[in-house]
Amino acid sequence: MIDAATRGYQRIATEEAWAPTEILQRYVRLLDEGTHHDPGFQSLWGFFGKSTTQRARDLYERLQDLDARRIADMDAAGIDRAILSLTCPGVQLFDPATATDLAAASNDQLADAIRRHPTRFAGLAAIAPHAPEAAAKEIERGVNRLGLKGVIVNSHTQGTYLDDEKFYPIFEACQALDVPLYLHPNTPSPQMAQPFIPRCLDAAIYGFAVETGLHALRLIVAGVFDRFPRLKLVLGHCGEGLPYWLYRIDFMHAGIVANDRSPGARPLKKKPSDYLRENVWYTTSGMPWEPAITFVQHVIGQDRLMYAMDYPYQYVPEEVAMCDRLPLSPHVKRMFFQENAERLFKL
Ligand code: 1DF
Ligand code: MN
Repeated sequence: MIDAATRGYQRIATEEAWAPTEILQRYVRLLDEGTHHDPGFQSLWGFFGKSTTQRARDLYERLQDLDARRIADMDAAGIDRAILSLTCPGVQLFDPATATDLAAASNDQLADAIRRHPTRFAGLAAIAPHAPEAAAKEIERGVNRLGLKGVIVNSHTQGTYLDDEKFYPIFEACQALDVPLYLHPNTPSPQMAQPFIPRCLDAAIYGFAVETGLHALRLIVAGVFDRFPRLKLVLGHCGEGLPYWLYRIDFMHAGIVANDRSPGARPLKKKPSDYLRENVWYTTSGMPWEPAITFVQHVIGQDRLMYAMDYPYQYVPEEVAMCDRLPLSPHVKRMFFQENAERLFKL
């Protein structure tokens, strides 16, 4: 492997999943007991938790490793540093008290791993959004005491979205500490899941992007970024489709507001696309595809798109080489792989 100095840039992968054994065992128990009725969860973890396929069993093991195996995989793919986050749906499907405790335990384990491998790992704090005051405290503890670099939320929490004011303590904490909130996908909320499930479109193939793009748009049109103008949001998968929609979202939103079509769509200080350019950062996670990457750089900005692999779900070392071959100047490639992430996450 060529070292980072010779290459001219470090490769920092920004959406890399892990899970404590206890949380995975709880997922399996919920499936076995049949007491959890989120169809997206059943579909996703029914596979990764229960399937006897090689892929499912392999991922289940790799998710739990925060030492030799993960670092060997990073070395084999040429990843210098991984920003780790608790895999989807994290603790968000448990009751608020259990979720709060599990998030803290998970953050402690992650911080221990980062202390063991300080040059290879950094991490985001998991929270229980449905206990917003406790979540805000955990963000503060995660950042100030554990050295974590941001916050991960896996889209909807039991069918609720963060634009509800009851979740504002989470945004207040992120803004006050100046750390980004990574809005990672989840399967579509129970209200939305039904038409996705029978064709297996609910997870990473498409449902993730529908659910998470919707969630980000809800935050924007609800005025969350007018209320928290220095809040930083991160979207994976080249923005979950939103960059492609910028023109139409602005055009239609202006009409909705001008005609007072809904009490839930009030006037904003700026155009929706302004927030997508000024408050949102983007990662590639599983979209190592030149047209999408250069499109996001063009309509959003080269200083806002960061590399992500989405390990272990998309551990495809050849995709790293695809990104190395992107038609970008050495300066922009260094921003893409290294500097944008260093600046946003304060590495
Ligand atoms: C998958 C993809 C699963 C992503 C994930 O978490 C995940 C997958 C359970 O391939 O099923 O985070 N992803 O971000 O694309
Ligand atoms: Mn992911």
